[in-house]
Amino acid sequence: MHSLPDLPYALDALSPLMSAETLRYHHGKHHKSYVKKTNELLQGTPLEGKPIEEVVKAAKGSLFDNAAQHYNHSFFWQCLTPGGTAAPKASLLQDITTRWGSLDLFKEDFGKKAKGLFGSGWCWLTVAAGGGLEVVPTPDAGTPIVGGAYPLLVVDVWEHAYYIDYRNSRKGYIDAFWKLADWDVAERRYRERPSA
Ligand code: MN3
Repeated sequence: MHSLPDLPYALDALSPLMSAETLRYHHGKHHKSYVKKTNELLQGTPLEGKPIEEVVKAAKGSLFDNAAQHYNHSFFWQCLTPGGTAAPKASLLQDITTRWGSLDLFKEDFGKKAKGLFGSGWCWLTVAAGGGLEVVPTPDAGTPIVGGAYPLLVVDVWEHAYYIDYRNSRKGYIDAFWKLADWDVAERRYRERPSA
């Protein structure tokens, strides 16, 4: 059985940038329901009992949608921390600077792709399957692990992620995301990436 992970911070810890009300609905209702549906759809299938990554990579249709949303949200919660961490350090900062020119230029590219995604989805910083850093927007429940990429950071750009706090302003929400993003998580994952 898959289960809803606890948030790694209190419901009000990201407020006012991300309110307790948003987290109560986003984690306690939306994410919870993806977990419940994943478990229901897995019942009696060969993927029952497999780790979530394996389910996501093998599933199609509704099972993929719900399992990928569970995987994506579980990772998204880890990418946030009260007060944020202003910048990556060490090798990740160096490689972002080499690839984009500067951290600000990276954020500009990431923000543009996150804002430009039509409808619901996610925007990721990943290590591509062939190596190298990439910004990858994925529509709906899409997740880059399907293509073999390794996620370092993600922002949820479904409207349910920001409508309570920012109404229709995805831009305002993404600006806030940078004030909550946990680069320590991205940095640690970068160090631990499979090819490193
Ligand atoms: Mn969401």
